[in-house]
Amino acid sequence: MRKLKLFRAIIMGAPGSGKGTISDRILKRFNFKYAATGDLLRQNVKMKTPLGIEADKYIKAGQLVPDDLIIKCILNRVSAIGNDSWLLDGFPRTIAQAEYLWNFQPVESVIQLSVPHDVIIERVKDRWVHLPSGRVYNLHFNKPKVPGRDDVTGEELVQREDDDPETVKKRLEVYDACIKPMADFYRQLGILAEFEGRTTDEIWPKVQTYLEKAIK
Ligand code: G5P
Ligand code: MG
Repeated sequence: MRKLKLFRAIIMGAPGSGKGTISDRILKRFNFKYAATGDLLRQNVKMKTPLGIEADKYIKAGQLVPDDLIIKCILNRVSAIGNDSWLLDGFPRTIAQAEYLWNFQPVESVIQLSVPHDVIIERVKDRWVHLPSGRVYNLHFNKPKVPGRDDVTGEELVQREDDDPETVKKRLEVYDACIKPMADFYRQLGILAEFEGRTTDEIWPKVQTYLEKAIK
């Protein structure tokens, strides 16, 4: 595990672009604390917390959860991490969230994944997730060792309620409408790193090389 100087990073990209998958590889090699807003929200939905009950309506519809709800949720988590390096997956997702985070704690790097939509639509059909940890599997890419079971805990895997083709289409539209102003915001700050490809195995070596240099 690489010891890091204090380094705060964001990973962004379309639904199904591999943020969770690439984050998992990053965490195996670099010493980041990690928070994924989608995972936090799904855990809240499962536990039927007030945040979960409210967020569920938006998630099911493929819409973004309102900024005020999500900002409160993630900033509590970031504050709890304290003075360690962190990686945020799925936050920010609007320019308002990006500006709020920047004023709260500036980040050193923003990793943006670009994967064609047709590739994404095919791969999310076969996604299975372990809700408590957020671990993701794919029947044609990284299969669980035992069908339907998480490799680490043996607990059951589920399909996400927002992974049906119509909701995925909606989520991709929402992403396309939001990404440009955010990418411009981080590009102007000189911290945006963009990675294109059709597979994680193609993108990951480039991200790894970039991080090795960036955190020196
Ligand atoms: P999430 O949970 O953040 P999305 O939509 O941003 O959801 P998602 O769907 O979690 O992103 P991902 O993490 O980018 O996708 O992708 P992944 O899970 O790693 O990979 C997708 C699948 O492809 C997996 O099965 C993986 O195994 C497989 N895969 C990876 N690489 C390859 C490959 O090379 N080949 C193949 N064949 N397969 C591969 O957010 C969910 C909802 O929460 C709300 C919103 O409602 C959002 O829609 N939300 C927010 N709302 C407001 N503001 C925020 N900041 C919010 N954050 C979440
Ligand atoms: Mg994810």
